[in-house]
Amino acid sequence: MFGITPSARLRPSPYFEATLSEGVTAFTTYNHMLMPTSFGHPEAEYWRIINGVSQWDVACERQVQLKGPDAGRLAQILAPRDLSGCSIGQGKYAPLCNHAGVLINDPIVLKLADDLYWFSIADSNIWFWARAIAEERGLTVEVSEPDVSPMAVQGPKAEDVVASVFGDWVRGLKYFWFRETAIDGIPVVVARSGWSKQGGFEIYLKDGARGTQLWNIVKEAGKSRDIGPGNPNWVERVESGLISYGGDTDRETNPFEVRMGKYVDLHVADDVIGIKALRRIHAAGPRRHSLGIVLEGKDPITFGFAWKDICKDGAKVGDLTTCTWSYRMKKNIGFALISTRCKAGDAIEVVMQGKVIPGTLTELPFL
Ligand code: THG
Repeated sequence: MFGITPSARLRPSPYFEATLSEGVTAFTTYNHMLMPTSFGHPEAEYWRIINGVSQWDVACERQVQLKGPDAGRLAQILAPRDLSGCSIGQGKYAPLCNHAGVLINDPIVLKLADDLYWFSIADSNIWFWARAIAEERGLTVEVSEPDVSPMAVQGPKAEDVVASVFGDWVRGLKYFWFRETAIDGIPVVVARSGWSKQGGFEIYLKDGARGTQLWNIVKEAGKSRDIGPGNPNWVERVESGLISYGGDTDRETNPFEVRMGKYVDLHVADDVIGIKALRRIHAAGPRRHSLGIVLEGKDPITFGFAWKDICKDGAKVGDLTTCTWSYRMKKNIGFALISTRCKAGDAIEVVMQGKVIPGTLTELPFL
């Protein structure tokens, strides 16, 4: 269709060459990087995550490193989730909000040492934010980007593949917990995590010069289990109810609207950014909530770029933030960010591709 012009503003992934060799056919941009979105066989790539094992270049989930005596304080000031119980070697999923309680990112926070944290971020600039907050609060902490690049290995057979590379100890890792190790002299962090509900691991490469080598070690180990290239899968993630920051959120979304209320601890100290607003929003009750939508019709729909209006009795009640054909449900399904007056079971209409399409609201996740 069209090409991409290289530039210093577009940071290459250490796995870029490897994904070219795998036959990548499409990319999206994420955190000023390219993330593969297709290897040309969307349905096969989907079933590989459901039944097998899939290897993803997610280096664009870049790390914001907090280092120094106030690293833990800064982490807690940035995140309205109580991190006091977080152990070294543990990760936690945390919303980040601005002072108005609006969601500005949803990283996995990894605690590597008492004075060392990584925020593995979604698609928005948190270096500017973290550094500015650290300065304004007079904290002794360095905010930087380390040479760290995640690769995900996802699917029911991922554990066997990762265990065959790193050892059986990986089977004992709890969700979001991790360990620092090395393979053939390549320094990595191995974590049980990943943006799918099919299970798996993320290998955080700590030497960007060795991306192809690490990719090929995992690929080789996965050969007997039919490993193949893939990417954070849009179909699987909608079926599983995983939200995408920036895709399913707008400039007003708070965590309670997108099923992230359980990651907000209202008791954290008053100096945590956004907590006062979040307490007010929680007390008043959010205006919108997140539900599933099942559309009528037997043919796959193309969603395109923009959100679509959801109407009920002729009036707009919310937005369809994403929509995809579910291979398992054999229906078009999507996410509604919609008035709390609307409930699962309600009939709604969406205008897409110039047609009015009827549908029904459902609870999430779908599967
Ligand atoms: N891996 C890494 N960094 C990331 C992502 C990732 N940064 C950006 C983005 N993805 C962060 N978003 C999410 C969203 C959901 C989950 C992980 C990262 C997730 N959620 C589980 C769920 O919703 O059921 C479990 C959450 C919990 O209960 O604690 O896994 O993928 N490195």
